[in-house]
Amino acid sequence: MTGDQALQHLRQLEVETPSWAFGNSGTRFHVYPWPGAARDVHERIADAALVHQLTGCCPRVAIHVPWDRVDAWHELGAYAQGHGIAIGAVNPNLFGDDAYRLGSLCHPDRSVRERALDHCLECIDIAGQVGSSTVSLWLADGTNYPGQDDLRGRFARLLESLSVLYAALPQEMRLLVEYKFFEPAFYSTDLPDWGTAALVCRRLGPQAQVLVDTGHHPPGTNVEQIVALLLSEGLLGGFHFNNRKYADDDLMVGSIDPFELFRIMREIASARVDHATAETAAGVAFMIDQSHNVEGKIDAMIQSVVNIQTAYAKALLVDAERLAAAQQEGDVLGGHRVLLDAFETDVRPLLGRFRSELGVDADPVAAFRSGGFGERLARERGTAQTTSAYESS
Ligand code: RM4
Ligand code: MN
Ligand code: MN
Repeated sequence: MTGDQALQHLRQLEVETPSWAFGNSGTRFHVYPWPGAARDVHERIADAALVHQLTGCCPRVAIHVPWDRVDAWHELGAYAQGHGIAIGAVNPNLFGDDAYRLGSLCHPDRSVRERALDHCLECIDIAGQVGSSTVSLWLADGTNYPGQDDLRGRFARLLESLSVLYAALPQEMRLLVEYKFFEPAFYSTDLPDWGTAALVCRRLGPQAQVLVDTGHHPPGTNVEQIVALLLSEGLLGGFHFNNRKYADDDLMVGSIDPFELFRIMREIASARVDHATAETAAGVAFMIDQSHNVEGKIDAMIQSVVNIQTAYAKALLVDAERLAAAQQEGDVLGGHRVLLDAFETDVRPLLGRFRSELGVDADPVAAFRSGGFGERLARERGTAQTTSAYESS
């Protein structure tokens, strides 16, 4: 693909940022307060809008309920609009309630399942009110010990609960089903992997698709192959991008393994120009889900956005014809070198052109850092103290 063609595709790449990454966060050991970090949902939305202003490609912010709860939801949608962005995925919170000790949608007690379901139904309603067409579900459900609960029983409850949820979706709304192989449960997790998530989505119907959080796999997993399979089956709904070294580390996107990010974006780029997968690929939501424990919030978010664009630009430059020819001839090294050629290309000039077209700085992280934004926010908001769940216990 030529540089000009790549620009066309880059224009279509929109990244959604998560409200929860703009406030203070930490490990269960300690939360280090960051001067100027957002203290409430309005500040979180304002920060997401600033990321959009500086990058030109982040027009939506995902919210978590109840973390972002307000009394008048439609007003929150209007508030976001007033800041030049929209509210994206609505994430029900099925892990932050004492009632969920043994699970939420899979809990053995029907009344707890109903409580969890009511919350999900409320989130569908909230999505409608804020003008969003996506409900994104992650369950912390699972068990810690063999014998704690019946595994088939839990799967049956999962399907039963999700069917009720699915039936309540308005026609234009999608349900994204996120999996994670462990944590907080350490023996069994009810949605542990892409296969289970895909199977559940198949059972539910076309409005349910899988969400791949890049940090939710056992070490060594070939994430791009999962992406390829889900694209082939029309089941890839979106990403939660972040990076990991060990487990669900929620580090900045592409910070540990930029080559993996490139390989994932390569699957997206090739699926977008293949008739069989173009529609699914066009519908994929590129969301970030990360947590800034020791770094600033906004510039770290911008860095992640830039890393996604960089990986995508490189992926777009893969010479698809040369690659197909090498694969056909069985030229193993030749095929691999086609990928390396693209990966090693310096795409900063191309992205610089793209950003000047958008009217944003060629280096949006530097623009944030030298623009006095952080200092202004620190002055206006001060330093909010936040305690981790571990410390407060
Ligand atoms: C989970 C998962 C979800 C996120 C929560 C806070 O590990 O990644 O997407 O909403 O963390
Ligand atoms: Mn996630
Ligand atoms: Mn996670």
